[in-house]
Amino acid sequence: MTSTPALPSAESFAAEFRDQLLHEQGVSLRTATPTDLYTALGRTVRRHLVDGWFDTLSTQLDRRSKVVAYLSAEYLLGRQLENALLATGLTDVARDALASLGVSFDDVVDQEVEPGLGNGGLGRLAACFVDSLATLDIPAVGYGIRYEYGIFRQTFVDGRQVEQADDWLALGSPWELPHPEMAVTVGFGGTVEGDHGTGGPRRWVPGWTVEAVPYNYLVPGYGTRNVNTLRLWSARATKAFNLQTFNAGDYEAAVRGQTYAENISKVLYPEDSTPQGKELRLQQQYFFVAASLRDLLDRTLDDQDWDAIPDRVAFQLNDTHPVIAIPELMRLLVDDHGVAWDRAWDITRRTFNYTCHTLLPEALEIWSVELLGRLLPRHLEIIYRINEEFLDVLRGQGASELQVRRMSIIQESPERAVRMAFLATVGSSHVNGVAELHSQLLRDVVLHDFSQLWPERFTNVTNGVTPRRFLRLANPGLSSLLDDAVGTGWVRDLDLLRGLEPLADDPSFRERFRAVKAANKQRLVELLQSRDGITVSPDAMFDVMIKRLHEYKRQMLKVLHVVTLYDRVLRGELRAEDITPRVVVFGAKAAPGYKMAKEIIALINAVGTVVDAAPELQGRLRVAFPANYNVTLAEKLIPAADLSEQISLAGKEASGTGNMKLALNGALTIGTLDGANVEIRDLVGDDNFFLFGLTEPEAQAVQDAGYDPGSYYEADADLRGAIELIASGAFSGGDRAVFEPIVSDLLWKDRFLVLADYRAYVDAQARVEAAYADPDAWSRSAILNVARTGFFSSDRSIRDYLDRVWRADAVPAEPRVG
Ligand code: NBG
Repeated sequence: MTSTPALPSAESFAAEFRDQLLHEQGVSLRTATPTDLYTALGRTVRRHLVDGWFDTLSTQLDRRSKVVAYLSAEYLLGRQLENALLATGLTDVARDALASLGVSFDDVVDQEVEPGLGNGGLGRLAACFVDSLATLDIPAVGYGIRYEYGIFRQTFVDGRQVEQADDWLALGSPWELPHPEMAVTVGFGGTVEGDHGTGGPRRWVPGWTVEAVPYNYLVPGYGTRNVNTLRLWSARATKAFNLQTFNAGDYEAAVRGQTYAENISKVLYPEDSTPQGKELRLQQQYFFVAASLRDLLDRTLDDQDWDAIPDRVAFQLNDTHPVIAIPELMRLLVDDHGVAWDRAWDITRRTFNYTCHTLLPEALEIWSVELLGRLLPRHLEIIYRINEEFLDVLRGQGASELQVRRMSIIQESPERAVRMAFLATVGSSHVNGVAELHSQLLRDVVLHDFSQLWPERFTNVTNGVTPRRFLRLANPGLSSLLDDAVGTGWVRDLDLLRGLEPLADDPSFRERFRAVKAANKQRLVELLQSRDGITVSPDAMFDVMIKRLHEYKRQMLKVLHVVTLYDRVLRGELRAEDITPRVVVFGAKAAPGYKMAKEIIALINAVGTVVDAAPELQGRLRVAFPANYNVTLAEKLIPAADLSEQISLAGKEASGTGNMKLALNGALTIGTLDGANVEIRDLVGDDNFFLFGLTEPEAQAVQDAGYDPGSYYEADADLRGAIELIASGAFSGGDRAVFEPIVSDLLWKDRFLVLADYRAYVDAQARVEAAYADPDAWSRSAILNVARTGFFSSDRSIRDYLDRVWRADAVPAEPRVG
């Protein structure tokens, strides 16, 4: 940790701010729009990061430090301004400075449109990781794509999801530093020339090219001078447009090529957990990977000492999206630099590492040979050769033909295609899953053959979340309570939260803790009112399920619980007064093409409308589904939650990170033994966690025995009642057809065992109610959740990667002399 420079006074900061507004943006304070003010504040803060950034870069260059290059197609960053203020220590200064100019700081902060350059957990994890890498002084670059349109904006029309383009750059972004002069050319298509089959160099003559323009984003560490780089690439046409065609009057044709090229970084694929097999997506992947490899090698290997690459760079492949980097590095070494094949392969394999983020077989990316060969003909050749050599080794070890086919990087049917997860595994020195259970299932199931062959390659790194954004910034009330209780060091060393444990038994501390939660709930109540026109009471239990909408995550199970409560009250089996007042909060986007997920959204909204209108349930049960769940909203929902819903079918959620954020903010989890829930429960203790449901082996056994959801339906009156009510049209104005697809899916298919886990879930909810009735015991458990989840800091995840995978050292920036 190095000392940070003295802070400016509010007066001098106000002068910098005015100077920025006037002389850089050309706007006076009198006429400035809210966006002008936001831009000016962002730029003013950014100036305070730049010196640290240069010092970081020059220290690393001088030392020839090993660099971690994180390759990720997604970074779900969230808003930047407050995080930059936190890192620079300028929050209070800026607040005072703006006040002295008669400007409301909070209004300015609220202008920021978050860069939604990711879908969900995978992209948010990448954002937490770049934050931790900077905080730990690790030389690192995050590489990705500067999508012009991020994840769609979700609206509801008649309760159904409607997507709108996320035009996040419409009013500019004060955070990016574009460098068109540093553009890199990336090729596609064309032909390959030279000797074939020798493993020697060949010449790829691309059919067309596009320019990759880097945009730098500064990534400040917390409590350090170090500032790292996030470099996002934007596509620009090589030739702007055809002037002859333009002059001849065919304006559309004149810009056609330009439009085609620039489409590459136009929009983020809004898919989560399923690969979208589109040509443009493969173009995006190769585009950012090729530019990043060139950039990093040019920067760190000025001496062209190829054998030193593994000691100078560690490439981390965030899922399979960047895996085309493996054949790309081979191509650069063999074709462009004349390195012999075997030597190039050894260098490549020692440089790459692969993180898998899924367990769903359908989510493992494959690219048809036809498409890959057309778009990247030389890469396909290289992949074939890698595969041939790999299969020879297998055969040499006496593998059966069946096993050879199972493990081949090339799948033969239903069509010839490249299995990217296999290519990643063959071409990497480490392969990791993202929670203990997930890594175990990768070894035992998904990549079983490979883990038998190379057991030493497989490891686990459990995910983590940054305490800066998700505790310090999101929960100021709890933060100051923690500062008082354990000192301020927890922001960089989250294990210090352990010091809170004894206070769980201190009634006055519990009182203060409850007051913080109550204030956070009040803050959320006001936000839901102003943002969404949703009215809820702050006195209820806040039961929160926030994550992408996916059948395996089982929002459906939560809906069935709500419908069951309603149905039992209607039938007179349950007195409304006996229900613990509860607000059930959902936040979820569905992939635009995922029909069943969108039906479930419609059902949640329909159930919400009916339940909210039911006079019997006033003040007892409420469903709140604010549209457009994103990082900004998450930062408000998480600190207000009492109950965290982590109810995926065991063996399907790789890790989860929302589960960590909620526990760390003092919500109790109701959950299955899935993903990182397992580790959360181990740490917080069984008494402070509501466990229910089938385990992974049990779920497997149920499936293997020929799962019959109908039998669960027949056997359980409550379940029958809930499903009947949905089927009857009670939530669709009497129209039975509306939710018929959901009902018949549940009764006949139910791929994710919702009905099998229903009874255990409803019973666990009854335990939740009983526990919530004792505020002291509940607060004690909540405090213990906070105290015992310091393990889930992304700083710890990064340290694990450093120990187990990257072997890079911290390099604190040295302030330059003069
Ligand atoms: C997601 C998993 C989550 C996990 C995040 C981050 C994908 C493909 N995977 O369980 O579903 O927490 O990755 O590792 O988005």
